[in-house]
Amino acid sequence: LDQRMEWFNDAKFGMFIHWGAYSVLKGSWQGKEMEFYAEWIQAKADIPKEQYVKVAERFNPEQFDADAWAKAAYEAGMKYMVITTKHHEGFCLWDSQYTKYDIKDTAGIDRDLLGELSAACKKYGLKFGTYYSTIDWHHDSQKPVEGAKGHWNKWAKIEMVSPQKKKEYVQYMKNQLQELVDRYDTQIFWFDGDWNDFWTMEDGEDLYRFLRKIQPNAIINNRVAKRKEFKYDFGTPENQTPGEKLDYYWEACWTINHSWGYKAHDKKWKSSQVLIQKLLDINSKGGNLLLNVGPTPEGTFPDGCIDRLAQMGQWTKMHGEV
Ligand code: FUL
Repeated sequence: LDQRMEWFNDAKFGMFIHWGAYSVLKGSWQGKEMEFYAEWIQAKADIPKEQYVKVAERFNPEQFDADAWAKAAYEAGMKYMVITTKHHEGFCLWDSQYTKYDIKDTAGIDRDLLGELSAACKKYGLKFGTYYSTIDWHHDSQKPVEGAKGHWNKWAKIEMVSPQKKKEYVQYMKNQLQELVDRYDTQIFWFDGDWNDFWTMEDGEDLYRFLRKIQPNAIINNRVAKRKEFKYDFGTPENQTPGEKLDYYWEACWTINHSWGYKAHDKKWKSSQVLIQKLLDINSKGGNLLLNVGPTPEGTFPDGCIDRLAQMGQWTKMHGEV
């Protein structure tokens, strides 16, 4: 483990990217500015699957420039990047042969967005990682809980339609993860959705073993299984920093404003001073900071992020290696 974690332990600072079909809506649904995270809008606004597919069809990042993204991360002093390849909505940011719900077959995009990004990361010496949600609001193996009160209970505590469908879904995940390895040489697997009852510790351990086999040097976050008990390969405190050093590897993910996904009316920007303090505090306790950017649907970084990343870069350069 220590050997695999060596680069991670030295990295200190990385970039998280939340980008998907939800970005198209910019946090609003039918003219209404929604509360909560933009990437949860399907749940928050209770948008039926068929209607949400129409949103995904509109995903059209014409201004996407992988080099600019990787350069911004590099110049901020970051050493790695993790992007949402499939968030809870189920939409895939690459042309997967296992679904039509992806950038090519649903949104008609003829570019290999993740290919461009992973190549740009290589160019700037950044490790490339893939976030992949174990919940999938689109896949036919699962459905929101009818009659449940509140978006969390209805959409986050989803139900598997049958044990057979669950089996098929696990195979679907493995096929797609294999694809991400083969095509983009994923170095970090970042899972999410472990709070669901359908996803057991055994499921997580099985997936962990599978990944260790297909990509032996990659590192895997603890949400692959049940994060409270499972500490391998690294812990993932979210929008919080532990009060003291931990006795396992960890990485705190933080947003620069409030939402992870792009939300036009989210003005809760943290100042660059606050962000630098977070980086220092986290690093002094042995952790890494995975700082999030929610790109626009056109494929650019919001100005609020560009400014703060540049300011953090000035600071990290002045102080040598973070
Ligand atoms: C959470 C997710 O539900 C959020 O949307 C976000 O991706 C965050 C990093 O993890 O559990």
